[in-house]
Order: sequence, then C-alpha cells, then structure tokens
Amino acid sequence: MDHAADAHRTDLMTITRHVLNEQSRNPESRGDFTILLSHIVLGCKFVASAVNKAGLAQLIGLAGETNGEEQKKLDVLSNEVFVKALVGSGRTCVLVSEEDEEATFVDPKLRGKYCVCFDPLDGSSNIDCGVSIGTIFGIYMIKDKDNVTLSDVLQPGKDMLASGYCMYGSSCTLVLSTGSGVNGFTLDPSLGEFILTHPDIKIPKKGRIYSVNEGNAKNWDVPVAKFVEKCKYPKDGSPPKSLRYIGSMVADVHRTLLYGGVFLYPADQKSPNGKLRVLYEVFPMSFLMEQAGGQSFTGKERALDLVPTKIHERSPIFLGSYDDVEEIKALYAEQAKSSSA
Ligand code: FDP
Repeated sequence: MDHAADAHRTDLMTITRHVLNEQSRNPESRGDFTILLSHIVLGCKFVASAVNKAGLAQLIGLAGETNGEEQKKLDVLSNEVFVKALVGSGRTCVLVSEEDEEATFVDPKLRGKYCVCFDPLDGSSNIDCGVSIGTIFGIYMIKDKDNVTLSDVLQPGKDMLASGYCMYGSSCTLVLSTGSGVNGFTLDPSLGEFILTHPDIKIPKKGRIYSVNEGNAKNWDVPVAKFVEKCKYPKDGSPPKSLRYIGSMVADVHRTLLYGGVFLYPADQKSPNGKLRVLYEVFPMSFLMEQAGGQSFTGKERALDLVPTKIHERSPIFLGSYDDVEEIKALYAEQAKSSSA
C-alpha cells in the first residue's frame, strides 16, 4: 500500500470546502450559496453518470422502449435532474433552462433568493458520437423575494454572482467562478467528490488557436472575415494560429480557457444575432473569461453589459485571450469608423 499517496489524499480541497472558505470571507454569508451550489454539484454528478452510460444505452436504443419503459433522452433527463435539484435546494426563486420555453417560478413555500439560468446539456448534438458535452450555469440574486418577476433574470451579465460549467469528457471537470477568480475541480469517481485540480485559472494573454465554425464563412461580416484571414496569414511575422473547433461550447471554451486563443460564434447574414443564448451560454462563459483575465465581446459591446429582453435571446460572441479579443474589437471599430465616414 502506498502510504505516502494515502497521506496526501487526506488533505483534499473539495468544491464544497473551497466554496465554504470563499463564503466565510463574507460576514453576511448564511451558507445559502453553499447549499445551492451543492445541489448544482449533485445535478452534475447525476448527469456525469448518465452521460457515461449513454454509449451503452445507445446500443440498446436511446429513446426507445426498454423493459417496457420509455427511456428519456439525455437532455430531457438532465433538465429534470437540475430543475428538481435546484427547486429542492430551497434556495431558488426563478429558473431559466434551455430546455423549457417558459421560466419556472418556484412555489413560494420553497423559495430562496437565487435565480439560476442554465443549459442542462449543452452541445447535445455531440452525445451520440461520444464528444465532450457540458452543463452551463449562471447565478443571480433576486431583488425582492415577495415580488419576483421575469426582470430578475433579465439582468446584465455583469450583475451575475457566480457562473460555471461542468464538462463531461474524458474526465468530469467543473469550472467555477464566484467573482474572485476561476477554479477548476475534477470529479474523483472513487470519492464521488470534485477536487480542486486547477486553482486560479488564468487564460494566456495571447493564444495560438482560433475556434469557429468556418462552414459559415460565406455569410460572415467584414471584421470576422478579416480576423480569420489574419489568423491564417499573419502580417506581423507571428506564426499562423491553429484552428480547433469541436462544436460543443463547453469543450471549446474549456480548451480556450486553458490554452488561450479565441472562440467565436459571430453573427452572420443568415443569423443576425448569432446562435448562442445570452442567459445560459454567453453570460456564464463571459463571466468566467473575464475572471480568468480574458475578454468577451459581442461585436458591439462588452458581452456582460448586454441587457437581455427575452429569456432565450441570442447574441454573437467573441471570447478568449485578452489580446486576441482586442484585435477583434479593433476590426469592428475600424468598420464602424469607415461606415460612418
Ligand atoms: P449544439 O447545437 O450541439 O447543442 O448552442 C449549442 C451548441 O451545440 C454549442 O454547444 C456549440 O458551440 C454550437 O451549438 C455549435 O454550433 P454549430 O453546429 O452551428 O457550429
């Protein structure tokens, strides 16, 4: 038996312990956020386990009949898991899920002070081929518990208290920011706990990767086309950037956060607002990027300054290393100048 390794394992920083430490710095903290987060973590563990079994389920018919019972699709199942966990936490008030057309207003008897916007299983078109997928979430505080309206979730991203994602990949990784940096935790299946494995993540100031669906290039606007051209044929003597695109936002953003570079899902002639959703894709990922020292831009403004008017609103997004996003901002500024001249 390796006693040295065992001794090492007695001082693990679990996600709950980490959040408790962070919250204890706030004298007004009553533990509500920690309870909310532990329910999100529970949802992630449940989905991680369901995703692991998905390949096998596929062999016996994913949405078909098994043992006389209808087997639920993973995204539907994940949504149910998160809605139940969040309502059951007793700490939420309004929920917005990618899977539900309307927002869920929690029964007044079970209400708490937090709003959670989430995509229970993002990148779901990748499930059947085993590519990494994930859950994304953003957390707000409500203004008045007795008078909760949709406006409590239609807040600018900069008012978010916390955001994160959980990636179901070769390992299960939960990346979280509560507004003081970004930390990554990996699920240790033998303990059933998320352990701090990536403390204080900082995105490189400039990266060597760009990530975009180039199949949409014919519909791009001039700044996006120019930026991608610069990535391939840099004129300043720097090496060309590599293209990496998984087509699963959590996986593409995770790589961007760790290796640097830029992830873009721009507007184009066919989709003037891009594809990605403000409340549960653009905002949470932008919050993490800024907390890691990067930037996030919509083509017009800082992404976190956007004020959504609808819960499923979309926005173009450019996020990643500070200097790379700065280049995109300069190209949009140049275009604005030339069209106003
Ligand atoms: P998916 O359609 O598989 O659910 O918004 C969802 C999303 O995946 C993101 O995870 C991903 O970044 C993007 O769409 C991929 O879109 P394209 O297939 O248009 O590139």
